[in-house]
Amino acid sequence: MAAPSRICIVGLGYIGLPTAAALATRGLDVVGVDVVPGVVDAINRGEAPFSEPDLAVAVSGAVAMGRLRATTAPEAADAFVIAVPTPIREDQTADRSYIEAAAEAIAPVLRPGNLVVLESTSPPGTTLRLSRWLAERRPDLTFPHDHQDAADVNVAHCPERVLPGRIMIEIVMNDRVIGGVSPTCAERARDLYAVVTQGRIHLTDATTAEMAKLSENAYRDVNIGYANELSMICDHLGIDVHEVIELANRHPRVNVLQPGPGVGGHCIAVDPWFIVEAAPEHARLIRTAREVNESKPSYVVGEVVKSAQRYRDPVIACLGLTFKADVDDLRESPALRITTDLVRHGLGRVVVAEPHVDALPADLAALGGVRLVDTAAAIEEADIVLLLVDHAEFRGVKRAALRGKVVFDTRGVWR
Ligand code: SAJ
Repeated sequence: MAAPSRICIVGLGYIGLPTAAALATRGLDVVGVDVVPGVVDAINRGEAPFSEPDLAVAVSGAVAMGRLRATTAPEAADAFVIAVPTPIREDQTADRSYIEAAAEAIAPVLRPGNLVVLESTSPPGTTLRLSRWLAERRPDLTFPHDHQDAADVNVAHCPERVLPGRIMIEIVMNDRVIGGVSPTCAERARDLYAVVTQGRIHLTDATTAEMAKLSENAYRDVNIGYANELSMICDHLGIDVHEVIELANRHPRVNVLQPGPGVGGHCIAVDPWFIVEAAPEHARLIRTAREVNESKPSYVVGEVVKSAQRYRDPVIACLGLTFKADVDDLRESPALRITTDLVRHGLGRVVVAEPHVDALPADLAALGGVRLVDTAAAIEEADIVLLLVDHAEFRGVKRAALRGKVVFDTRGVWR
């Protein structure tokens, strides 16, 4: 069967839009679907609705070439790519409702010969469920969970693996893992991804691909949890954890990651829970790493509060709100959580420097007693400087500006 040329991408967020732009700039006809009309309008004007290096130019080029347009309802295509969120609920179980809603939306326009690819990071078994959800809505068509290679529609999982801040590079350069509900499903998805991928494409079954993706993020979470645990142990011993890790990493087979104020973002702080949910009795290390990383923000708050109690009306400068360096993304950000908790403690005044946002998030601003200022002003006013995010701008701070202040450098950038 020929490689698909008309693609419908459901979900135009951090993964869907870069994927849409990458496929469109390579000559495929792409229609992107999102439920948020503002996102759809921005893309149709040739604008990227969020910031990511090289994305804006790719979107404006693809729209100007007439290869990419956005809409609010799926349209008939050769292949569908689902790139919607898979958040966790309060009880740490996966919320698959966005995927089910995407299945519901594309089902009416499916035709024999179509390929459906799930890119969203998903708990084991989700791609098979997707095939079943589609089958329930289209009893006139056959699907691979019960017709394997003979099915009318092919269904596969190709988990996204790109790092925010490097998405447009990694979407091309990274290896891809593709898991088919049947072998033919995997092969057809490979033909689609070969259009953009310069890395190798590895074919497997759908559940193995789901678990491979979750294992990547859980591996990173466990490694960061190890670094965060070491940081608390080293504080207790009165030694510098960053020096300890630097020295340990001189061993040829050791590569400890960096401690920080906690783990944020919508991936590493979420995905390991999908493994815990799938095998709660066996996922002991993975669960503990999550717990260690989730405890780190309150540990940081506790250390700052202890120090602030020595002052009358101290000014605390929180440097950074985003979940990691040089992005504007605040999702699951430990820096935002710590800043919010410090404001709630009401131990003095809090000033925030965050070069990647124009205004404080509404929930934080509503607490009162907190202002957004520039980096130099924040440091100058402060009695206590709390570095939360290793943005390039903060790395460049002159050490003399910190003299006489209590400094908490959670990322070890000013050592
Ligand atoms: N962090 C540390 N110490 C470190 C590295 C990271 O504290 O040494 C923190 C960051 O500050 C941040 C969090 O971890 O709060 C996550 O950041 P990250 O850069 O490790 O990862 P993400 O969430 O931006 O992207 C990850 C990537 N996965 C892996 O590297 C295995 C990316 O490739 C995935 O595509 C992405 O998750 C995803 O969407 O699943």
